[in-house]
This record gives sequence, structure tokens and C-alpha cells, in this order.
Amino acid sequence: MSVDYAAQILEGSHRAAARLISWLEDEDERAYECMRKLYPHTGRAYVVGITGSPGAGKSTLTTALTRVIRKSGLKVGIIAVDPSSPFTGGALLGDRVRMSELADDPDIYIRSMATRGFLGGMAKAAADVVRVLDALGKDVIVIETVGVGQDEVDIVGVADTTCVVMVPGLGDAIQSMKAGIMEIADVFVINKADHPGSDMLCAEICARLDMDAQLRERGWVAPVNKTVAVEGVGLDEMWLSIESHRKYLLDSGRFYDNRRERISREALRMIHGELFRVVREQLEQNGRLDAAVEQLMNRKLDPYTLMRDIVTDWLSSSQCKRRRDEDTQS
Ligand SMILES: Nc1nc2c(ncn2[C@@H]2O[C@H](COP(=O)(O)OP(=O)(O)OP(=O)(O)O)[C@@H](O)[C@H]2O)c(=O)[nH]1
Ligand SMILES: [Mg+2]
Repeated sequence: MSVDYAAQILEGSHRAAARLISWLEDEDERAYECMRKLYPHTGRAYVVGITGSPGAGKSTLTTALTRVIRKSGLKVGIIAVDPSSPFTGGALLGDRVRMSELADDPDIYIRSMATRGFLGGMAKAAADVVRVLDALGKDVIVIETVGVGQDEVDIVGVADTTCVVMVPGLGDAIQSMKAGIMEIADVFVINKADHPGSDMLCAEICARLDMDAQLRERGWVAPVNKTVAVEGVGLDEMWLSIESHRKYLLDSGRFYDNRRERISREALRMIHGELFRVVREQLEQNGRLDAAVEQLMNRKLDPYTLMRDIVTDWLSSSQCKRRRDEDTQS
């Protein structure tokens, strides 16, 4: 009989979780069988996102924060998303070394994921891995991701509380504020507060928060925390900020609304991915796409008509197939 990985994960087996995540990475059909069994047992963990520029101290913060969370007995899962850029190729190793001091604690599970793995895209992968750690019985899941590009914005959609890490003296503060960082931050963290300029950065962020009426209207003004992650300074306060954001979400009903929106977005994304895969496979098999591209090139056909025709044909062929299936059953 085959091993029941889902049951093992529900009992807290880290080994079974690691196996399932590898399957997810490979889009192995066995992964989905397992995920279907786990789904009813998920949705319980609280998800914290930690994002910021490369080298801001996200891994060090994650490690120090985890130590604080563990003091209250809560179990922690950590997902470190490694950008696939060759320039930061060393980060994964750095994370391992930095976080290795946590590895002896059986109530902590750490998983690094490279963005170049996971064929179905980062956002789906992160949501899947969150569910695995959730089913594994972790109470808090911390996701570390570098805050550049679209993927990370999607990751924000996975977290209940998003912490944006900034460092003094980089001069990029104002720029990141322009790039929508103000809107996604539930908690600001000024790390490396042992470096000069942290008071100024703090004042800049607060001024921006004061100025922006839209941000004020949200009902939650992101607190600004100062930390020295390497020394574990300011981490208790950071955890308090996260907890009060959680309380705000629960009291205001936003928690439910956010999760609902997330589930709906995710379901649509999954349907989109699968439909696209099926249609594309069909087009490649019957050679229709190649033929159509030729016609598009010659301007004998336009892509608008092609799109409509393909969808119409696909719908009618799947309806025919369903009728045939029903006929054979009856
Ligand atoms: N002085 C000082 N150094 C820090 C602090 N926090 C982290 N560092 C150092 O900053 C460097 C980067 O820290 P990481 O935790 O790897 O930063 P990261 O944001 O995870 O980096 P990437 O994952 O590569 O983007 C390391 O050398 C840390 O020791 C701090 O509060 N003060
Ligand atoms: Mg890191």
C-alpha cells in the first residue's frame, strides 16, 4: 500500500511535508491528491510576510522574530523565497546559515523556495506551501521575500500581515514609497537601526503616512518599528505590532474579507492556469496554432477572430464530449 503522506503531515511529519513540497515543485499529480486531502485542515495558521530590498536584514529579522514567537509556545513555519536572479544566487546559502540556529527546534520548519522552480508561478507555489505548513500544524507562517517586481506583490496577497523592511542611509526610501510600498505595508520595520539615519527615515515614513488621506482612511495606520535584528533588539515590539494588526483585522471583519478575496482570486488563478494548459495542449496537438500563426503573419486572419473561434470551438467540443460521456454512462 502506498504511504499516506497527507495523514503523516497532519501528524506533523516534516519529512512528509518536504516530500509533498518537492512534488508540488515538479507539478507531480500525487501532490494534488495529497493537497485535496489536506485542504479541509487548512486556513488556521496566521501568515506574516516580510519584504524589503536585498540585504535589508529580512532573514536575520525572520530568525529573531521566530525566537520571539516561540517564547509563547506557538509553532512556526518559515518560507524563504529566493529570487532566481543569478546575482543573488548566494542568498539561499546565506539564509541556511543564518537560520540554521533554529533548525534544532522540532516545532520550527524552514523551507527555501527558488522562484525558478515551481512551474505554475510563484504566487500559486507560495499559497500551496503555506497550506502544507498550515496542515503541518504551524501556528504562524513567516514568508520572506525580496520586494521587487510583480511576484512579491502577489506574495503580499498570501500574507495576513505584511511587514515592509527598510534600512537607513540607503536613500531609496522615498523611491520605494512611490512604488506602492506604503499601500502594502501593515507594519513598517526600520532595521539596522544601529546605523545612522534611522530617526530621519522614521520621520519620513510618518510624514508620508500623515499626509496620505487614503492610507488614513483604511482604519489602520501602519506602526513604524525600529530594530537591530543582529542583536535581537526591537523584536518584541515588532511582534506586538503584528499581533495588534491581527486584532484589528479580526475586530473590523477585514480578516474575513481579505481571506475571502484571496480564496476567490486563487481559485480563479487556478482555473485560468488549468484551462490555458488544456486548450494549449489541444492546439499544439492538432497543429491549429501553427497554421493560424501562418495566417496571422499573412494578415489572412486576425487574432481577435482567432481567439473567439478557438474559445467557441473548445466550448462546443467539450460539450459534445460531456454528452458522449453521459450517453455511455446511461
Ligand atoms: N548592523 C546591522 N547589520 C544587520 C542587521 N540585521 C542584519 N544585518 C546584516 O545585514 C546582512 C544581510 O542580512 P540578511 O538577513 O541576510 O538580509 P536579507 O534581507 O535576508 O538579504 P537577502 O535575502 O539576500 O535579500 C547580514 O550581514 C546581516 O548580519 C542589523 O540590525 N544591524
Ligand atoms: Mg534573506
